Amino acid sequence: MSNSPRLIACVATVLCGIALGCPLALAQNCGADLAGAQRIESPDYLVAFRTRPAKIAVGEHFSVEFALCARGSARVPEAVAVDARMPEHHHGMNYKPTVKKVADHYRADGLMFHMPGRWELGFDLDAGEKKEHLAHSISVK
Ligand SMILES: [Cu+2]
Repeated sequence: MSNSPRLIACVATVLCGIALGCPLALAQNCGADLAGAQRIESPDYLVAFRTRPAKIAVGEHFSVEFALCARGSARVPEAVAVDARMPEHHHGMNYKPTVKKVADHYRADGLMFHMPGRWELGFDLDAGEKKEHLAHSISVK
C-alpha cells in the first residue's frame, strides 16, 4: 500500500473520530481508489460504491466495493451493513452479505439478485445514536 496523504488522512479520521475534531476534508476523495464508483450522498454521509462484476446478472453472486465517508462534523460510523430489496415486491435477497474492511474501503460479498426487476441496494450506517440508510436503485434484466 502506498503512504499517500489521502490514506493517512483516512486512517487518522477513523482513529480520532469526532471527539478530537479531525479535519474531514475526506468527502471529496471518498472512494478515489474505486474507479468508476457511483455515489450516494446524504447531508452527513457519502458512500462511493461499485459492483463486481460491474454488470449484475440475475441469479449470480456479486460483490460491492465501497468507501464510506463522513461529512462535516458527522461521526464516522462504527458499523455498516449492506443489503438489497425489491421495494415493489416487498422482499429482500435470499442471501445475507458479509462486509469486511479491505485497505481503505469495504467489500460486501455474497449478494445475489434472484429475480429481474428493480432492486434497491442499501447501506445501513450505524454511528451509535445516529443510524442512516442510504440506498441506490439498480434494475436488472
Ligand atoms: Cu421480486
